[in-house]
Amino acid sequence: MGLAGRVPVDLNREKGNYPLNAKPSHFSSLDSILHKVLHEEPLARQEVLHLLAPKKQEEQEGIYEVARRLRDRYFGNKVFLYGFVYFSTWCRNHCTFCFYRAPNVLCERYRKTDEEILDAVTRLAESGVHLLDMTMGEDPACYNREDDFKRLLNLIKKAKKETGLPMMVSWGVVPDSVLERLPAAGADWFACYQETHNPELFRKLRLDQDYQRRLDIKTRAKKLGMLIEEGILSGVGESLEDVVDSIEAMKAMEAHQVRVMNFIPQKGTPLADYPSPHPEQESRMIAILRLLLPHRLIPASLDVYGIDGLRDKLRAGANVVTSLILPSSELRGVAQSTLGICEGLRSAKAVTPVLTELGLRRATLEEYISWVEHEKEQLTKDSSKRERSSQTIAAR
Ligand code: SAM
Ligand code: MD0
Ligand code: SF4
Repeated sequence: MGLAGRVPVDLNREKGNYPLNAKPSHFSSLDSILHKVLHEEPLARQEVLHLLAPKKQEEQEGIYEVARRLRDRYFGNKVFLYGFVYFSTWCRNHCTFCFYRAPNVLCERYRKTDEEILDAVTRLAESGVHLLDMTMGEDPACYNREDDFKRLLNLIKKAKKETGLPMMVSWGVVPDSVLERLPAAGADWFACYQETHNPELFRKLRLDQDYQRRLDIKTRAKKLGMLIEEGILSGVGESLEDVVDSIEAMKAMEAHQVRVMNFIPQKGTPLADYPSPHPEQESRMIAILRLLLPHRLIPASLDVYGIDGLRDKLRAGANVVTSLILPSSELRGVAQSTLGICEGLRSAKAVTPVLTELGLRRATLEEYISWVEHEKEQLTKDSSKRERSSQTIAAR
């Protein structure tokens, strides 16, 4: 039996790949929905489903156009760039979609030293990125020994001091004691993707993980003053209804950054032979996110189709380019562990001409920091408002 056969996964092949071409035309109602979207009026569930339904290419182009107008409304032509530092590929988990799941013997694993990590962040900072995304698998070295988390907290502090850049932490569902110490260590963002907001599908993707705990940690991170990123996988057996639920969940949790990534099959995993959706499905999903959450950051990840896929995602309304990795760093991506890294195609330099071609530009660091600081101030205001209203209720 091949490795892929060891874990029974029964995802719905029909559901995760949405047909892209429409049969009947729904032009008039699409127009009225887009009109509402442009005026930022709330949509009914049926209207969101309509947006997600198959479209003729010309209708789809209309959606992209509206997505770009909304991006322009909130962000002008500014695009933010995120450096990606996947510093440990060891993981205790068994996510069925992930190359780095614990039992996969086909992936190369490494755990970088502090020196190697600091070297990588310094060079990424020099290359012009606006944020450092410090990511690891749920490395047993840390998850079994709190002292190793201490080392990482110190590392974030040092990396921030050396580069002056905002920091994102993607370490999985960390213990509460670690979460509480992240803001003081310098973490501005906490990223933790649910992948789906259908608990039954979640169970098939993130085997033996607690759905509610993964969801709740983001609310706690926000209460501690961090910005949060939520994300979904596209093409893993979800229905269109599931997608609407995910968008509603992202809205309800008020995630500051919302992402969608197409599923890329990984060798040695249970989903190795599960089909990957059409690349345009990802761009279509990005556009829907922009339509429904116009003021949020929406990534175009180089980790899915590399530099070749960037143009379409930016045309669909993305305003952050993520997964920039420098060639000499010996660091890896997640969904595409090596694509374009050696060739220098995951660098700020490679991305810039694509931005220029689309009339976009790399934001300045000051512009990014001011966005982050503004959102953090909002968080503080919201929490003191909440406190005041709970005091009022208690006093009644
Ligand atoms: N280990 C931490 C965790 O899982 O939260 C941090 C890693 S996290 C940044 C890895 C993310 O990459 C997953 O949450 C998933 O959204 C995405 N990913 C992993 N494997 C993928 C694949 N085969 N195709 C597309 N996206 C994938
Ligand atoms: C990316 N490879 O941005 C990274 C990763 C983790 N916070 C992000 C999925 O695509
Ligand atoms: Fe581990 Fe994260 Fe991959 Fe899941 S997605 S196996 S938690 S690295």
